[in-house]
Amino acid sequence: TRTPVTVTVTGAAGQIGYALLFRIASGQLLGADVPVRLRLLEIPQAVKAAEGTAMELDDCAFPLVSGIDIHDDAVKAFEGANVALLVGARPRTKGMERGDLLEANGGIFKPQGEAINAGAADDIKVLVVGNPANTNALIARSHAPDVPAERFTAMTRLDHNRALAQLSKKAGVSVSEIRRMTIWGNHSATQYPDVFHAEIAGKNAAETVNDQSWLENDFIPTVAKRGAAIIEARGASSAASAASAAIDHVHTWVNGTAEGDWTSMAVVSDGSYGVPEGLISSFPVTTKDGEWSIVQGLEIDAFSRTRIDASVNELSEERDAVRKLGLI
Ligand code: NAX
Repeated sequence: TRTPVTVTVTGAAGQIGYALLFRIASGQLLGADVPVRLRLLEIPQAVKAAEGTAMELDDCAFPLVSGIDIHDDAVKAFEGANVALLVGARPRTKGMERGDLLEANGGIFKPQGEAINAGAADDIKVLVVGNPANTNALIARSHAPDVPAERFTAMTRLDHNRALAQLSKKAGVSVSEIRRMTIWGNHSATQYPDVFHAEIAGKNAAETVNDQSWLENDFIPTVAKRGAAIIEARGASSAASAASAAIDHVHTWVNGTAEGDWTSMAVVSDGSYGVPEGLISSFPVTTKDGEWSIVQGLEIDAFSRTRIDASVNELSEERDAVRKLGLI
């Protein structure tokens, strides 16, 4: 029998946590033959709710679950963690300035970065879901100097999946026929979903659709503002789809991208495509043997360049702001 993989989930009592934990426990994160040990991190006020979720996890009698621990202490929660899903974050509330938001999240992601540095397993892989995800990942990473920078990633897979869904509807094809979708930049309204390198049934997607007005006035804003549209329709923010994307992100990272395809992940920039080194920005990436690499050599036309630069500039501003606040 295999040794269990320790998976730490923060914000475990939240709505994404509720959608995520059952899928991890059923084997969808790491595989149907991989036992998991769950560590749930919550703030003290939400520990009781997390215990309720853990009771339900017990009641599923998942054969792969080898234990569930609940913590309100980050150091204990990340001890021995192989995979960390940082979902809990401080949401923006009415009247909150960006500086306040970044500062409040610094108070969460700095100690969590330190705790990961102190006690996580050598092969730790971190996915930040909690917003502002890219910059929260940057904060956590800068407080984990002993962990290789490439182990800190942020989630743009939900945006990627949203883009696949929109393109599949427009082209009247199944999502399984679409490859090489890319989300560039920040997980925010400035993100750039790029179909110029995507393929539908092996043919260039932009040429197949051949509708620049749809691309600019429908596709890009629909993908970028989908979160708000879900809130409007559902009365609550995306939860099951966000959890599903988190599962996809880690599953792809661990198990690899399919031959000829790639995915989108926000990862530390090495300067590729003019993205300043050190920013955690979304790129087209392939994965193999548990490691990602940025797809190289794509041609970026003027339209795409402007869009990528706008989103990357926002990331630079966020980095400058957290630097000024002493958070990195
Ligand atoms: P909820 O408010 O339902 O849950 C968040 C949970 O985090 C709460 O239970 C809270 O007690 C907990 N928490 C707060 N501070 C914590 C800390 N220091 N340690 C541990 N737990 C802590 O939010 P939910 O809908 O689950 O969303 C979670 C985060 O995901 C939000 O920041 C949200 O903005 C972000 N999202 C990111 C997405 C992405 O694509 N990257 C998409 C979905 C989602 O909007």
